[in-house]
Amino acid sequence: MGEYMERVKSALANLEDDDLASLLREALEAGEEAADLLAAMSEAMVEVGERFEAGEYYLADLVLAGEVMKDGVAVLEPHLSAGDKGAKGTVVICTVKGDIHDIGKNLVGTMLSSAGFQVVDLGVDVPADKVVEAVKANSARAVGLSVLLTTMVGSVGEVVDSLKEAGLRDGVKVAVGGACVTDEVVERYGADAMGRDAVEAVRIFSGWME
Ligand code: B1M
Repeated sequence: MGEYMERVKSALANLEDDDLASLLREALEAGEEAADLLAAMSEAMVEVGERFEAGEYYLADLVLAGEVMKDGVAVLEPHLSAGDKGAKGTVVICTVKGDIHDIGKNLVGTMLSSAGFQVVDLGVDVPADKVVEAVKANSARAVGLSVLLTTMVGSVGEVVDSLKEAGLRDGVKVAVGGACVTDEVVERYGADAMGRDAVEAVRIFSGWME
C-alpha cells in the first residue's frame, strides 16, 4: 500500500475527521486514483468494525466513523467513474428492513448513476412491500439490496418472495451486497448475484441490462 493509502487508512481508522478530507484532496492532486483511496477507506472501516467488536471503540465511535467516511466519500465522488457509460435502465436500490447502514448503498447508487442507470433509492430499513411498489411504479428491471447485519439477511428472502407473489420475479433481477453477504446468502434466499463492491455492482447490472 502506497504512502497516501496508509495515511488515509490510518486517518479514518483513528477517526481523525479534520485530517481526512484535506489528505484526500492532497492525494488526488498528487495523482492518486479515487478508487484506490476509496479502497483504503473501506479497509479502514473494516478495522473500525474490528476495534468495535474488540470493545476498543464504542457505538459513538462507529457513528463518528460513518460521518468521517461520508465526508471523505463526498470529496472522492466527483472523481469516481463507473465506466460502462451508456448502459441504461432503472434499478431500485435500498438497505434492507432492519438495517440502517447506508454508506455502501449510497456508493453503489452514485456509481450506477454515473454509469447511466436511472437509480431509485428507497433509503434504509426498507420493507419488502415498498421494494415491490417501487419496482412496479418505475417499471424497474433490477433491484440492488444492501445488507450489513447478519441478523437481517432474511430480509433478502422477503424481497425475493414478495416479488414472486406480485408476479414480477421473472422480469426482475436481484443483486445483493454488503459486509455480511456471501454466495450462500445469494443461494439460500434466491437472489441472482452478489456484488463485492460498487464497481462489481455496476458490472452486474450492466451485464443484465445492456
Ligand atoms: Co455497524 N455494524 N452497526 N454501524 N458498522 C457493522 C456492519 C459490523 C460488521 C461491525 C462489527 O461489529 N465488526 C457489525 C455487524 C456484525 C454482523 O452482523 N455481522 C455492526 C453492528 C453490530 C452494528 C449495530 C448492531 C451496533 C449496535 O447498535 N450495537 C448497529 C445496527 C444498526 C442497524 O442497522 N439496525 C450498527 C450501527 C452502525 C452506525 C449507524 C453507527 C454506522 C453506520 C453509519 C451509516 O451507514 N450511515 C455503522 C458503521 C459505520 C459500521 C462499519 C464500521 C462500517 C460500515 C461501512 O460504512 N463500510 C461496519 C464494519 C464493516 O462493515 N466491516 C459495521 C464502508 C462501506 C463503503 O462498505 O457498506 O460494506 P460497505 O459497502 C461496500 C460493499 O459491501 C458493497 O459496495 C460497497 C462499496 O464498495 N456493497 C454493495 C454494499 N451494498 C451493496 C449493494 C449491492 C452491491 C454491492 O447491491 C447489488
